[in-house]
Amino acid sequence: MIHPPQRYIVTSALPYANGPLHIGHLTGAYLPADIFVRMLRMLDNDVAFICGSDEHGAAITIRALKDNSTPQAIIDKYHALFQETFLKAGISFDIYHRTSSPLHHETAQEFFRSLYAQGQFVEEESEQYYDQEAGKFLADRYIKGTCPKCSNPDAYGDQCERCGSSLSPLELINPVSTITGTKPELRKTKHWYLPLDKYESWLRTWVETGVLDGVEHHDPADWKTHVIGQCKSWLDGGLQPRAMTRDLDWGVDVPQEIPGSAGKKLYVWMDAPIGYVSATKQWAADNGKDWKAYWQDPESSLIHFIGKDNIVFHCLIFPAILKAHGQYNLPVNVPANQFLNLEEQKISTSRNWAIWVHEFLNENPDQTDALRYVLTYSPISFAMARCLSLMRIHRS
Ligand code: B3M
Ligand code: ZN
Repeated sequence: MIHPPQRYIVTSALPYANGPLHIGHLTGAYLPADIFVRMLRMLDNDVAFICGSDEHGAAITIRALKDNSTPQAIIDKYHALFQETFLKAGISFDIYHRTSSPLHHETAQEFFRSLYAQGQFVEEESEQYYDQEAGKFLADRYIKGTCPKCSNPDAYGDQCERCGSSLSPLELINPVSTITGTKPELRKTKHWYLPLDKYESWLRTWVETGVLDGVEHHDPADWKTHVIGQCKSWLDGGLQPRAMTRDLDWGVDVPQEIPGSAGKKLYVWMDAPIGYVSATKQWAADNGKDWKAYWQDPESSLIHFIGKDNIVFHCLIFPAILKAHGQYNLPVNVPANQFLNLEEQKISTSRNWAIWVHEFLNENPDQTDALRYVLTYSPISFAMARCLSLMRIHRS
């Protein structure tokens, strides 16, 4: 049975503007979304297909430091490269936006303001590492030390790449700042936390049964089992309040009128998904559309295509932000993909084990369809099947 046309907002993960795209990115978050969207359009649905560059966070500033460049130069370079690459790969976004735009900064601040005004945040002081020589607090990635689990001397403040443990900077033995090489000191700092622990029960019901506020929202049978599985394992582990702000000098400012906002930026995982909203606003303004209908009309369907490392952000944290705001729809599906291997090895940017999409398309300008076919046919035939099953989305 073919469904009557509906309104859809389909997003693909906003790539960090800190390095080129490889075929794993294309296969995971962009091609399946593009195929799905082209099908929706053929069936006369009203679709907004949204993407853009993710231009904040430590991913960008670390790249700038490594390249002896500036964050602005880095994002400009990769934003331009991404636009060109997606065009050559035939990805039919309705808009490819960027989170450094003033419209995005305003939109993200409006979200923060709304949550703050509704009393959704919990303010808390904690101790964090501060680099005296550099005169700043250190993001987790800027701290290195010995892993408490496997004794790797080069573990980062968020993760040990040898044993895979996720860490907090306070767990590292002999921490040093990667900016100055000095030993950081602990200082008190205040942040605004989203109390995910308080949302745990509705999040669990929503993920496991598809019921939201007592109403059937989506059919969990349409969700991939590994997506639901990952959500459950986070929920079973117990959700913790998560800071929505950081002490950084690159990102969206916490609105100035909020007491204690000086020097504080939005956490990149609060700011980036709101990038989907700001991009929709820009597209709507350019095309005489009403952006709110896509995000807020309960008859519209929101679908996020992502890689599997972004599941928690799209299935738990962003939905919590959207619901705390109050006026937004939650996604009806988050088709996350597993990673693509290259000759049976994990694709790795740092080991330069990758096929870069722009290089392939520059060297083989008439092979776009061949590339799309190969990347779709076998690894993603599973995702394709899911795309088709998304068409069965029912609302009560
Ligand atoms: N930039 C992570 C990534 O590129 C992140 C996605 C944001 S989606 C809102 O893997
Ligand atoms: Zn380790």
